[in-house]
Amino acid sequence: MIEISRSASPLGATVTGVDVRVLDDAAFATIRQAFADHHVLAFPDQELDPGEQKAFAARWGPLQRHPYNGTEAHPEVMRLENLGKAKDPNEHWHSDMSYEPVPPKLTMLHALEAPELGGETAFANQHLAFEALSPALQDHLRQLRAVHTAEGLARLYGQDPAAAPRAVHPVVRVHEERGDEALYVCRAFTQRFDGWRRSESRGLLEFLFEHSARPDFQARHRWRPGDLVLWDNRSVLHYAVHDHGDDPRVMHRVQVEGDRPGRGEPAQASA
Ligand SMILES: O=C(O)CCC(=O)C(=O)O
Ligand SMILES: [Fe+2]
Repeated sequence: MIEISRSASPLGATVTGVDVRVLDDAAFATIRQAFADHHVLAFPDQELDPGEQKAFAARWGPLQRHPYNGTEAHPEVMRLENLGKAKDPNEHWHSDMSYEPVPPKLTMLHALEAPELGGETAFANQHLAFEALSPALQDHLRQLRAVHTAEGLARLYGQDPAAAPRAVHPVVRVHEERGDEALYVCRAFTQRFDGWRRSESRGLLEFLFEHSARPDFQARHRWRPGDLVLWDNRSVLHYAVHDHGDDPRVMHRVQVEGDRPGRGEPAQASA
């Protein structure tokens, strides 16, 4: 019997009593609703090979390949391993691939190995972050768009930052299914407001980066082998906390294509 239990106040729920390989349509509809309500879903004790993980992911939409690290047999499945703290590409607040014009709506990790302690993933609810701002600042931010780039990642991977992908998105996006607004900027990828200089953008962006990761918007997932966790990149930021030294941590990662981030009206051409 499928059971959904909230796991933290700002976001997150645990789904038990299901095997995601064999979900009927009614159970999947329940899970979809829980995902819209809680933004992050954890399914403990899932036994999944990469093909089965892809099959579950495909129920949410078309799979989106990541430019880095697909496995040979399954190019849509990325294997995440412990590369050490200095080389961890995910130890910063971000929404996946927001530097693309059409970023993935959701990402799912399946834990093959997890540290005894540490290596948690932190999430921050960006609907709450937006709601907590003053109405005057909310109104101002609704008018703004921001430039997101993968320059930092390109540097980490020893590639030319000038050739890194970039995209312009609304600073406040309307969630396609929920219909409410979420803040959509992140320290990892957001460079400046569209039409503003970097020096002009810095102060307000810095405030938003701090605000968006306030402790009362956050919850963390502590991994056990077999956990399958999905997060909604339209609703939350996430941060892979690297505090587990050299302890092995291995995940299979799949992401699902989303829509172009919008304000709930037809998308405008990007500047
Ligand atoms: O390994 C994690 O906890 C999260 C990694 C991450 O940021 C991602 O897979 O998009
Ligand atoms: Fe990520």
